[in-house]
Amino acid sequence: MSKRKLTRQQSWRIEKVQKERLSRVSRHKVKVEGLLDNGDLGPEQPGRIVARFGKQVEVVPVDDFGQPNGKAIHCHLRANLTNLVTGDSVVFQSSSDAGIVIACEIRRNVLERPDSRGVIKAMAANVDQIVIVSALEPAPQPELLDRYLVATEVAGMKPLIVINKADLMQESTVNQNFLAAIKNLYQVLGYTVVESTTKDVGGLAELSKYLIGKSSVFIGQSGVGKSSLIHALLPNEDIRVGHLHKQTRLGRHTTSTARLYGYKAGGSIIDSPGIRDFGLDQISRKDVERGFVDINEFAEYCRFRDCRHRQEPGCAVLDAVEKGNVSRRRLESFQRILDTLTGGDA
Ligand SMILES: Nc1nc2c(ncn2[C@@H]2O[C@H](COP(=O)(O)OP(=O)(O)OP(=O)(O)O)[C@@H](O)[C@H]2O)c(=O)[nH]1
Ligand SMILES: [Mg+2]
Ligand SMILES: [Zn+2]
Repeated sequence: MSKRKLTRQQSWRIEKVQKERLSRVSRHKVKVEGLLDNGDLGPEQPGRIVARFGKQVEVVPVDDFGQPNGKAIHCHLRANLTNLVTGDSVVFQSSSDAGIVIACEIRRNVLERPDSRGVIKAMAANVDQIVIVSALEPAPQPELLDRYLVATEVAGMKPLIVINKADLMQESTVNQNFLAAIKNLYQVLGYTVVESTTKDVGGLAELSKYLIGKSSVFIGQSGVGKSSLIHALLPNEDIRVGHLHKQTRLGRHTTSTARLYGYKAGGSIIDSPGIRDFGLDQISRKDVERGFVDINEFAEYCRFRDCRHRQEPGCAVLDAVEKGNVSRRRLESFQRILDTLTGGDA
């Protein structure tokens, strides 16, 4: 511990910040208790967390089938419910202008990601399907797609791969070939891959079928069109979309908070902020292997049980790459992901 002595000025500032924090907490407590004591609160009813803003949340009422139904209500949280995230199923009470969340159901699952300081944070709860969106612009990053697939596997959710901005395909044969190759590779691996576009009528016909009755989260790089897709699917919702940067053709991180929308045909859709990475460093080598079905299939035939598939003799994976049965790029992705694990067991 540093023995550095604090100046009077510093001590005074620390004391002041602590006093302010205490007063904020007690103000919040008074507000929550006030709301609870207040006879104006309606009956307890089920809802789902739409979005989280610091210590408060927005909650949408749900019907008997768990389907979002009605206007979102700004709610405070009971002191023991500080970890709620978008998608949580809750019980709440509300008056005409505010409410309070009084209980949370046990989560079925939770999708996590690191925040800007690298701290792992829950991002969405009770998710059936991760819709991994990529596009021709910003340029697709197949390794990122592989990372998302591993994260999806670890979280126990189903992936759906969406290639958006299909309208740009007509612009060049390079685009067409590139997309056809990606689509073919992942379809052969057993994933469902759909194309979409928000620019042509009927561009969402295929995608929309896969969303019915499920709780889906849209993830992917900034600028691929996650919010545009959701807006096109739900035209009555007020959803902000952003333009790509003129020179870099990258997104501008327009969406800043995960937000849930009810899907009219049944189910719900969560929009999320664009991400570069899914912070797979919290997971194990086994998890990564599970996320690479193609490599896993051959790994059991390697001569050594702990084969790293780098240059070991009798490696069935390297052999499969030579014969064209496993994509070299996928093996490279696999190795790079293992290299970034912090557990040191790669
Ligand atoms: N050509 C074309 N452009 C699209 C399509 N869908 C969205 N865009 C454009 O892509 C840009 C980014 O769209 P957003 O919906 O804000 O992207 P996002 O993935 O939500 O980005 P973040 O919120 O920053 O993560 C906008 O300029 C959209 O008009 C499409 O199908 N085709
Ligand atoms: Mg967005
Ligand atoms: Zn091997």
